[in-house]
Amino acid sequence: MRAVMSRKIWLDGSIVDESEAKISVFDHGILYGDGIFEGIRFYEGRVFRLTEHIERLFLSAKAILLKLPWTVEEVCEYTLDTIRANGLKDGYIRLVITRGVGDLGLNPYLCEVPSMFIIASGITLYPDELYENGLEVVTCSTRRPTPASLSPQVKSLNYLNNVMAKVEALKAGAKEGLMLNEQGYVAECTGDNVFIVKNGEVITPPVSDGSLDGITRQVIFDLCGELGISIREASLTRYDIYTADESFLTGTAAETIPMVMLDEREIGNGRPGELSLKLIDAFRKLVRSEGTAF
Ligand code: PXG
Repeated sequence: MRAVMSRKIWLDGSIVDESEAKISVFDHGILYGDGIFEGIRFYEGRVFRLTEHIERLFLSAKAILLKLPWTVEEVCEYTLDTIRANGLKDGYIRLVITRGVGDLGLNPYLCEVPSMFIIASGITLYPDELYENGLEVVTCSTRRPTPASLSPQVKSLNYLNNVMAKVEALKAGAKEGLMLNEQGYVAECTGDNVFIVKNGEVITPPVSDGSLDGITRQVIFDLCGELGISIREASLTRYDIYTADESFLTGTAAETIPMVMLDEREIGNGRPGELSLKLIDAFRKLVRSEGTAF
């Protein structure tokens, strides 16, 4: 999507115009996908769960032996600086940290200094109509990678697996794709966690089934606690989703969105469910009432 106004990008300590924000072709983030990222939202002048996101970024860095020259607090400040430089009140932040410039060859120790850039922009994942009427989803043949290769907790710059799953979904005429793990249990969608509602109880797969430990996923646990709604983790098959009363997806970009159809089976009565709508409403209120002001 083309920006109406030129965006200001935080890049390695300076805020520059997007036309100046360039990184080397020898950066291992480009050459090998060797790097990590985060996606964060801000609403009405406040960043939602900023510290949690930056802490998760640092955990991803630790897991891939990427030593960061900044503290969590500094990265939070740089994030706020980037938003202010763009004069935005609502939007989306993308932080990317690459292994940095090195020579050809996988060896990450050839890269001396990591690079970081921060983008603050808008994001629209799904049209408004889908938040009211719900999403139709298809199961992808592309599986979520097993933790025996790379942990699904690392938000790495290797998202090709998810991108290919998304392509499968789009080609099938759906806006989102469900991804299973190697054993055939539900992991998550291409960029969202999955929940079902059955007999008044909210259920989501444990992250050990291959999903990212989503920050929005955690918010649903918090909200269920506050609203007195029962919630638990359990491994799910597609059958459990087909026969659920309701279903919804969560993610920073997607927020909370009802899923009303999977593989041409209507979920419940094919309309967004009552509990899902209650949680979506509570989520919308929460994101506008807490967060780090900038
Ligand atoms: N699963 C995966 C694989 C993700 O990448 C989520 C679930 C939801 O997690 P949060 O913490 O956001 O509730 C994600 C989130 C982007 C982008 O363009 C980022 C994600 C997904 C899709 C797009 O920045 N990450």
